[in-house]
Amino acid sequence: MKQVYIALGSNLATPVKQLENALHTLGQLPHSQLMRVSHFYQSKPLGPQDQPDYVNAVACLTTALSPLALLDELQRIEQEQGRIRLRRWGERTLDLDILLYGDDIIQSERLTIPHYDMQNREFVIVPLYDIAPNLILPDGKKIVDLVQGFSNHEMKIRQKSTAL
Ligand code: ROI
Repeated sequence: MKQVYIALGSNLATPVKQLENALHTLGQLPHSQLMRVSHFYQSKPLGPQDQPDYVNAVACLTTALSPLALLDELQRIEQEQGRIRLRRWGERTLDLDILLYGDDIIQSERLTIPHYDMQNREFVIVPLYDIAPNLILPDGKKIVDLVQGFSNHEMKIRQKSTAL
């Protein structure tokens, strides 16, 4: 079993519900258990500013699925929730990204793990710190140190509509 961290993001079609639906489905994946979910954060778009704010969160899953099997499942969930993506760096109904797969480092055609830009994104590092304050990344960096760089972030916590 591996501990996996998954980033969730949405800025279309009722983002809070998109995340809640996705978390419900993640909790039912085969050979997997949903362990923790961060707060939901409302964040300004990275990329074109003429799109709605995002809702972002990070979840921790333990799974026996391989990285590619997990990626297939995440892409299926994105599609089943009617994923629309209007443009590069633009608005989308649901994004599910594998941030970390244990301590594994993976560079393949379909997967780059750790996620290539996670350390630069407040909407990833802040929620990741919520659920894994003692985490050390595969490159040796501590999440507690990375989160200092975002100590004056302006993201707001968004109310979840159901207990998770
Ligand atoms: N911006 C924010 N704030 N949150 C995201 O999840 C997100 N996802 C993306 C891009 C377009 C890079 N911008 C984002 O894919």
